Amino acid sequence: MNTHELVDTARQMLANGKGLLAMDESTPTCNERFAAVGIEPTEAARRGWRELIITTPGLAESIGGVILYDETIYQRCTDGRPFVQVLTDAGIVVGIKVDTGAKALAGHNGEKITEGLDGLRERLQGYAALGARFAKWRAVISMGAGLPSPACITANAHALARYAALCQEVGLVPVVEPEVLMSGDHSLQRCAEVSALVLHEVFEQLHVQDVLLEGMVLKPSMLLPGLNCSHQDNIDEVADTTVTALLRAVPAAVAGIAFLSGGQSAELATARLNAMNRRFKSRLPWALTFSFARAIQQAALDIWRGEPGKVKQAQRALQHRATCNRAARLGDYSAAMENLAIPISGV
Ligand code: 5MM
Repeated sequence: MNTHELVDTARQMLANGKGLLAMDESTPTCNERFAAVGIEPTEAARRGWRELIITTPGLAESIGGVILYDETIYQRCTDGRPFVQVLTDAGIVVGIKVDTGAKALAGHNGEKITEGLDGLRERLQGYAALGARFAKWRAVISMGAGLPSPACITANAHALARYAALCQEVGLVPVVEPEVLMSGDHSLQRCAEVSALVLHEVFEQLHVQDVLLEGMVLKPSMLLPGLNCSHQDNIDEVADTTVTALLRAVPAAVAGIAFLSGGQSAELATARLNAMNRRFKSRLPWALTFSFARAIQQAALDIWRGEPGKVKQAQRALQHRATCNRAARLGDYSAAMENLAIPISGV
């Protein structure tokens, strides 16, 4: 393991107030998002959408790393340049999702275990040879009556740690993503209890597997009341609960924390991240930033809908969300930013 290289890569991914852009939707998930806005589920449409994203002018001002999917890492722009080259030339670190999906956990109805460890070393070596410098693995934790079970938490934390150790052996920075789902009617307090259990188990397993904390990034969900909870806590309460839990459970040595958005509205995800950075600025031992997919992409996808004439307008929307999130990562975002037209050079 080259520890210097891992630490440098992790720093570069999150440097200068930047965050990560997740565009690693598997083909079924990408097709699902396309279907919702009337786009054909073809390889050509997925390639076109991903080209639109990575060629957005000014993307590298807010985005330090992009997470690709297996299909995407081999794709090229219309002018023939490989996606990996376009990103690398822009100074954006290339990442790749390497889990093979969350499957039913045997004997535990309603719970999932993320698979993909078999043959992972060789797959990681292949992605590194293609130019990837970090990887991502998502574990899914559901809340509900009697959920999550200790079995689900332990199995997923163990898999995350084994994945992370393999990444570091190959020289890739692992992004460790234990997602506690928003679905359900649980309170913010209950989410805090469950998130604490999950985070403590994840870091216990990472310790057991000798994972270098300075060479990894945590990608957690924000701590939120369930979507169906009758009481929806305000932005500052969410920010305080989330950061307090992270300060208690995440070692200071970790390079950074980059949240998933999990289905929150784009503006709310930005406002909550901003509140965390604004309220805890001087007390955070790690970079606290974003690794959003939907909360960066959705507005642009709603505009594009597969129409070539809408590419520039969609890129403007994407750049706007990326800019707002960079401001939130610095604690400088305000709702007034949503009304600012963001000019794109050459548009
Ligand atoms: C939770 O999902 C991750 C973050 O996305 P959001 O910000 O939209 O919540 C995301 O990176 C996710 O892992 C990918 O979209 C891949 O998901 P699938 O379901 O295709 O594996």
